[in-house]
Amino acid sequence: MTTTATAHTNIALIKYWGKADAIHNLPTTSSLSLTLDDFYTTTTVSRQPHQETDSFTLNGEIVNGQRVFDFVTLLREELGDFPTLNITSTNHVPTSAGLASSASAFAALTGAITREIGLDLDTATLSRLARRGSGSASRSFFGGFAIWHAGNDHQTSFAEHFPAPVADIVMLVVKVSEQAKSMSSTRGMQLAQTSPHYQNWVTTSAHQLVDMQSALQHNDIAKAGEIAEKNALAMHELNHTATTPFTYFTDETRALITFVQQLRQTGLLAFVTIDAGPNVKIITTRQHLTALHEKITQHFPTLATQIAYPGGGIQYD
Ligand code: 2P0
Repeated sequence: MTTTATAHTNIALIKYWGKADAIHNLPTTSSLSLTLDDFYTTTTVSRQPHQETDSFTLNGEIVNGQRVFDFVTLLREELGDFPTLNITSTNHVPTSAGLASSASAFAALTGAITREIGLDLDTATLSRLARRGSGSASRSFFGGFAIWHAGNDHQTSFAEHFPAPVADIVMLVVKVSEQAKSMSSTRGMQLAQTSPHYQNWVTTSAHQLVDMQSALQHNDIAKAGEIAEKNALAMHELNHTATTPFTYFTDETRALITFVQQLRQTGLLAFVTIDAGPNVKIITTRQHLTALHEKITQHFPTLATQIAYPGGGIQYD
């Protein structure tokens, strides 16, 4: 009567930044991500038929996880009623990394609950369900690269593994701030969609996705990095040009972007990607990692760094 699932977080190389349908969490664009090894959530679920309400314990503390409870309610609607659950979740994200965990959290939760209630669902079905909890969670069931097809309804919007070599690609995570993000992703996306550049971003993203797939299949990390950086900076430009402009960047974020772009002039393979917060993830290769790491720590001695290698798919104990 207990199931444990572990899912890893993912970083998008082609971003999800806007909803076509907020109720069903359908995105305006398809997205493509890399799953990371050192950053994951482990969730244990047990059925408690005699208990009145579901409970949620996060990192050892009982918390009122309204977003989790709402998601469990949604699963009961989608899958049919099931007994009351105790849910215990631990985020294994190095404290120095400052990475968000909703992707790994909702993927692990979806895997653990569905197994615990006796279902053995394929990953596409798990991906569709997890998408309802948090969009990026749809991509966290797969090792290496994952592609989330935007689709146009619940059935057609899901992620799957994207086969491409993962032996060379590495991310160097540079932590700029520990502060909770000023603007939730959900709200940030809503505002971004008011930018006059939004439609153009959607169109450009579709071309970038095709080019990204080709670059990754050819193990061309320099090309993949170049596309990922353009895609990420354009996503943030939407925020900067929303009708109510906002930014996730700090001065250090901007300084890191400029520094990485300068490092490229010296022959290093390094490209930035940035999500809904100030931290910078630098896309590089194992070959360039040591030199890049040295330059970053020399130039930004107060900032913590973490090396992130490609990770695996969801696992059950
Ligand atoms: C991504 N992000 O593709 C993008 C890039 C952040 C920046 O997906 O509203 O927590 O729960 O579906 O998945 C973060 O947003 O948003 C995210 P909801 P989610 O990774």
